[in-house]
Amino acid sequence: MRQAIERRFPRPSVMGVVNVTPDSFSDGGVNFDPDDAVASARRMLADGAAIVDVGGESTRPGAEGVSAEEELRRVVPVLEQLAGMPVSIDTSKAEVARRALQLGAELVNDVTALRGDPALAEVVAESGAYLCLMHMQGEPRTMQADPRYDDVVSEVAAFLEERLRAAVAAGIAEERICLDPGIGFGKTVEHNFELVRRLDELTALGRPVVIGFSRKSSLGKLLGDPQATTGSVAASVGAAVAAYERGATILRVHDVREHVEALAAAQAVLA
Ligand code: 9MG
Repeated sequence: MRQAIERRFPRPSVMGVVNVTPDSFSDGGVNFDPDDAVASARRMLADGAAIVDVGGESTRPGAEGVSAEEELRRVVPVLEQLAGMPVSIDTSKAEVARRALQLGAELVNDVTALRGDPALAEVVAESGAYLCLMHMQGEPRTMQADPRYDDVVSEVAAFLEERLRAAVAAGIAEERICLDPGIGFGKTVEHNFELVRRLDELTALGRPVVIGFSRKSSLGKLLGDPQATTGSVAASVGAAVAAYERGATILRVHDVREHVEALAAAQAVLA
């Protein structure tokens, strides 16, 4: 039986991003080759990541989905070489999650919050894995076209609470679940910053909160480039530290060493 997720990932914990995809804006497909992905993951863990999140399907704005076969073809060689290391699988597909959990993944990071594949909840429940439920308005292909909310924070909170109840009703222990507002997933720049500014309304749901602001375009737009598709490392670190100060538990990032060092300093100051 796994310990509660807040014990396994004390605040702050860093999750390193390993995109085994050819088309990621944020890391330019640098880990599409399995050996490169494994080397990146090992470096992230050596640099202090608590876990690495391995994904074979791009969820960047405009991305098309890939088949389960293609996703497995991308991630399985990486997961095989990472056996025994702390790994999360970034997938919405039951078939991919099942194989990843067999290969040792301990967390399923589902950007659809169990809405993408009706079979995924049972796979997670039976395995006893940790689960991240993320908010997204729309789907990656179209989500940034015209995102609208009356009140982004209360709508995201209501969504996450409903998905948490659905996951628990499907047999997944609440103590193994964390929540994520989905920075950049059907949100404007202002929506994204508002979600972190009012993070206390999400931590009030009683589950650890994950924030993934790393290298996202809102950071580049904030700094004056309206056409930005990525954000800088420095802006990413600033957003992560602010999110931690507002109550985030897990920071999902590309530049692990920089975030680990900044969060250690922030933790010492805030202690
Ligand atoms: C896969 N992926 C891309 N961005 C993400 C984010 O912000 N959170 C989570 N949980 N997954 C993400």
